[in-house]
Amino acid sequence: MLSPGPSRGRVLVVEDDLDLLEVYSDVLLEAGFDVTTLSDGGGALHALEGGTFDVVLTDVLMPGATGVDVLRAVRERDLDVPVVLVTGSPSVETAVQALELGALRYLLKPVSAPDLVRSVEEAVRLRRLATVKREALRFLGQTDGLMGDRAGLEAVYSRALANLHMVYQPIVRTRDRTVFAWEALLRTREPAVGGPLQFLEVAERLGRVRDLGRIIRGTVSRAATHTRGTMFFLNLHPDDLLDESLYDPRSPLSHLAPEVVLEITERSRIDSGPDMRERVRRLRGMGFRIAIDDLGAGYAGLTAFASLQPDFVKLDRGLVAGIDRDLMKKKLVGSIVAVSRDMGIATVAEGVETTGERDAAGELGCELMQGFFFRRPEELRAGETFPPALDA
Ligand code: G
Ligand code: MN
Repeated sequence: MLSPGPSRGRVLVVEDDLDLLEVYSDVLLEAGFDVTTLSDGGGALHALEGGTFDVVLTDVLMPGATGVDVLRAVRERDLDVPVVLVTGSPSVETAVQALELGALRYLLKPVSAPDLVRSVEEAVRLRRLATVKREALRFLGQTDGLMGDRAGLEAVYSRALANLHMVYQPIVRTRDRTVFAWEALLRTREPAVGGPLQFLEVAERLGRVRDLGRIIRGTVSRAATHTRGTMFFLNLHPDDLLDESLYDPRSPLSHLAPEVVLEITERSRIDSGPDMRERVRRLRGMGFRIAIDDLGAGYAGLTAFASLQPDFVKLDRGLVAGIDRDLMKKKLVGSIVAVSRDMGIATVAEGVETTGERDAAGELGCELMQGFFFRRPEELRAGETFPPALDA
């Protein structure tokens, strides 16, 4: 059912404190939202069966079912409905769970009326955006306008491949800001492909992810025949892990294994089942080291990080951005760093852009950092081999 009339969005509010429930409800009604209120988590699970909502705002600690249960129930039904969690007693575990399950916001009580309205407005906007995007994609038959059919897609992809190149960004030691390693990042000069994620998406649609992975590994290996002991980090697509050529001891990359850290992203669902663990173990046996990339951005959750036993964990930019001004992010990152350290895993703060973010991540114990603040990813200069010169 589509929303009738001028409502600014349908909000389900779940809160067991009845006075608070009334306050939230009044504030949101006043701001023009349709509000459904419920005072227990169990009832909320029920309501989700029947109604459709644009946003769910829920308390965390309630009898019947917790806010995290509500969040989980929402995600089982609809990937797009934003969920805002509100709590009086923040715990790191709940925040981690909330993040893993894709909660939009985690608000601390007392929540001021303007904050409440702002968070719900933001959630409704995101909801609309997600819906419009989904509908547009359906309308276009799941493809972008610029590459309507498979032939068009093939053409774009082969131009992207012909114009593929790698850029390198340093990962620095927090302690003295010397370069610890470089991450090799995919780029293409083909203008129809927006960036590396879109490049991979085109490859996915064409079933060419493994080919692309081989090309990337070949390109990097050729540039890095003389690493002079400098390490580099290289991103793997989850599909690359299923490509036998990755495990070939005669491949150019395998020869460099002791200098290579393979990044496995948390952004897409990593199947951390026994097969994946076995594959990662084989890679380690070949001398590669392993990093979990984009930690905090994915749905895969922190279980992957326990079961894959990486050497490095890279905190997603989403966790690092504005960390100096965000108590919850500080708590999260602090606890991730502590758990990692217990397991002998070094933490890399990604996407550091400001002195504030650098200092906060450093104080929380991240041993390594990467981001525009230190240096943007750059191409090797003509004739230059890896590692890039530092004076540029
Ligand atoms: O998923 P992964 O972490 O591998 O992606 C890294 C991407 O992030 C690269 O494309 C790189 O250009 C980009 N990047 C690197 N440093 C920064 C930064 O400080 N800020 C932002 N916004 N992006 C960054
Ligand atoms: Mn990466």
